[in-house]
Amino acid sequence: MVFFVGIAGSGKSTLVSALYNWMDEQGYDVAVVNLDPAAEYLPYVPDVDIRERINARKIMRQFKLGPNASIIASVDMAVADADRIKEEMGAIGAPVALVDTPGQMELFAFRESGSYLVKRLSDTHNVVVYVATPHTCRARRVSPLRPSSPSPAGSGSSCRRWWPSTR
Ligand SMILES: Nc1nc2c(ncn2[C@@H]2O[C@H](COP(=O)(O)OP(=O)(O)OP(=O)(O)O)[C@@H](O)[C@H]2O)c(=O)[nH]1
Ligand SMILES: [Mg+2]
Repeated sequence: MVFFVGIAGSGKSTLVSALYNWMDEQGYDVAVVNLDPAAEYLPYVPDVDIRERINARKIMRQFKLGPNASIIASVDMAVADADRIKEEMGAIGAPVALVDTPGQMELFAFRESGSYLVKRLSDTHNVVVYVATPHTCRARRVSPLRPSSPSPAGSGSSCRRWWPSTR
């Protein structure tokens, strides 16, 4: 099992999709699992999808929670579904599963539910991929109010910008 973790918007789902397509083309038997209960769009079709049972948007409305709290609550609730998710993964029978996770990394870093889910779903061979961005890798500070160009020229990395150009 390969778990992809990283801060919000770091490119986890994109990487899962690209790696899935590449492995599929190479003839590997691979499954893809979505553990993000808040994803409205995914760039791949998941074989196992937490959203079939747990929907963060509904939980937000039902329990009057904010967007982050609803994801935390959703993953807590998913713990009860861990066996079912594991069974679904087993039924697919692929020796490799790529697991996409929500952007709230604290779920996996600080909360028991995240680490329980990972342990419960894990197989004999597991890898955790931390998806880093140029922003989180850079040593120098970036002002959140006026970010500079996201990637130094020639660094080989780039990141989509959502803020208007300041030039
Ligand atoms: N330039 C560039 N953009 C990327 C790359 N990877 C992802 N993106 C873009 O970054 C945005 C966020 O990518 P996602 O794959 O949704 O990121 P995520 O980590 O799954 O996001 P959350 O699930 O919301 O935490 C999308 O618009 C992607 O097209 C990359 O390597 N380079
Ligand atoms: Mg994602």
